[in-house]
Amino acid sequence: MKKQKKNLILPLLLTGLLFGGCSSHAAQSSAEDNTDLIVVGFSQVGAESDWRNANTRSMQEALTAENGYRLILEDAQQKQEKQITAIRNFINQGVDYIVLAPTRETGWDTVLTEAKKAGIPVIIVDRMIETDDPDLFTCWVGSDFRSEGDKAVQWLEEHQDGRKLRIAHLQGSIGSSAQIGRTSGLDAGIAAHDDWTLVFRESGDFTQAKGQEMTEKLLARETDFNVLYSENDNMTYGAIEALQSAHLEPGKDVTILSFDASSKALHLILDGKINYDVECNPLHGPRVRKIIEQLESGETPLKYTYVEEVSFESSNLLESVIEGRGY
Ligand code: GZL
Repeated sequence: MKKQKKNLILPLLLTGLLFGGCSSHAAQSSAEDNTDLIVVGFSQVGAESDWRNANTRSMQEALTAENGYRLILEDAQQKQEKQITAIRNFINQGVDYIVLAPTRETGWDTVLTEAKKAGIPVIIVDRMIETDDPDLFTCWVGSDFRSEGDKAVQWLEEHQDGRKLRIAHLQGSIGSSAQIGRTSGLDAGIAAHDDWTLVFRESGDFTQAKGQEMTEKLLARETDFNVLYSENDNMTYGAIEALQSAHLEPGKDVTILSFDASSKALHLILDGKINYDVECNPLHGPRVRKIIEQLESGETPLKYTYVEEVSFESSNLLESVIEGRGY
């Protein structure tokens, strides 16, 4: 339930002055004192991918002043230490709720214990955290990343076409649930097939630039490969750049499997440059708003909520499907 509102404006403005240019949006917000708003501190991973930007937009569109919220958004530039600092700032500012999209699974117990002691409910979104004390967060909403990997492996099994598969693997940010789950799905597939060989594995940290850099590193080795398993679309965009520069046809010379199913990637499926893309739904804003409204009305939301996700290939994809997806 909402705590007795403190005047948040002065601490927010002081925070802004002290840290000069900090990315807290509320510190730069106008000084109107809407003390009846529910204040939500959101520690976001970063802005590394189309998926992440869609996730941020979804939260901003759901948690608006018109809907009764003041959202304080902190971008951690993919660094856990920045998230820990942001959470401590949220605690000092006396927010009503903390939403955390964790960069990695481990290392949260200390700061989440501080939030618990401050009586601030924590909602985890997207990736999971590893903790011995599930009471450190109120609930979690996100994706089943191992299931995503299994879907990709199943498609590869169904489209192997008698080939021996030589697989190059671009991993996401090491230690993130998305990387852990998608990698474990591929590892299970490789273990189950004697004619599947892993020939390359590097992390592209979910960014386009690093995905291109790692694919150029692969190509420089002149290793023979016929499958690219890329753990998000932005790394895939970079990989496609590198393949085309090496006069290899993505989607034909190299079978490409990707994750996120963002609109640019789905258009690349229609262009025949990506063969299969597993959706990872970023639209958590309405889900978080519903959870907070349940908590505000004294209800107990589900502890864990997995979002429904599908997959795309040329046989089930139309331009109209892409237009209707919202990201
Ligand atoms: C998945 C999310 C991942 C996306 C990437 O839920 O954590 O992080 O797959 C993003 O695009 O960077």
